[in-house]
Amino acid sequence: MDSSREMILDNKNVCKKLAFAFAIFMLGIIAALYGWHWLHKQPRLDGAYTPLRKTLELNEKIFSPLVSQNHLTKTYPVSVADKNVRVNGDDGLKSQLDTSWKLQIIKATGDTIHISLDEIKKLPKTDIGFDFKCIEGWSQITHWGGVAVKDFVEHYQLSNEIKNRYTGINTPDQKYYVGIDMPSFIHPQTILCYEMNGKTLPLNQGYPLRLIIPVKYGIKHIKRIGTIYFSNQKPPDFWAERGYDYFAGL
Ligand SMILES: Nc1nc2c(c(=O)[nH]1)N[C@H]1C(S)=C(S)[C@@H](COP(=O)(O)O)O[C@H]1N2
Ligand SMILES: [Mo]
Repeated sequence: MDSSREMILDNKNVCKKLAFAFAIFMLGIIAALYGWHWLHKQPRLDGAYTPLRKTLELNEKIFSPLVSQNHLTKTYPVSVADKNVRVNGDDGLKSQLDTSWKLQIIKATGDTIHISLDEIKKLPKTDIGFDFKCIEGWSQITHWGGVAVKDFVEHYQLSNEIKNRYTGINTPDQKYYVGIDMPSFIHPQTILCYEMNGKTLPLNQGYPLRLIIPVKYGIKHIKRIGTIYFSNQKPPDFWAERGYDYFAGL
């Protein structure tokens, strides 16, 4: 075979390949247009075309069990809890604690409620022993007591507030702050904690009130809570601003 014939054959092959590629490309466009047309003829479900909503719901089904109400963190009896509880982090604890401290809740209406520690202690009590994990790499089985967030929410009728996607929590001086996705905040094991090992919470561990949220790393267990608020936007988060994962889930 001489070289010019070889070239003609080569060209023929290239043409065939191009025609084939073009046909596939056109079929793709037709399929996309047809799909688009089909999608827009579908009824809407909760404001989205049904197939899209179904996809969202499927995503939720797949991912929400990770923080679902039934997915509980492993618990441990008081007897195995460490008596010497490690102290870590004092941001937001450096200023003097105001003796007239009250928990401040900012409602969806903008109204603020102030709740004393005594009032909080009158609510049903929940205890939990679990493996507390710090992102720095240590963990410790510790035991805590307080009011479960779900009981607190019910008592103070915060059902409208928890329709938001996030909760934001700040220390009274606003120097430490966390943002928490709502499913994790209202998880049955999350507590507004005022006791450690059956005793009043020490000052350096968050007296009068801290968050214990076993589905998260230590960074989210904010000590000395001042204000709790609710938002559909991600609230600012101390460690997320310093490069750590915002979700910080376990
Ligand atoms: N106000 C405040 N809360 C905080 C911190 C902090 O620096 N300030 N550190 C967090 C981190 S990183 C951890 S691991 C836990 C430690 O809680 P502990 O001191 O009771 O062990 O608190 C969390 N809550
Ligand atoms: Mo931590």
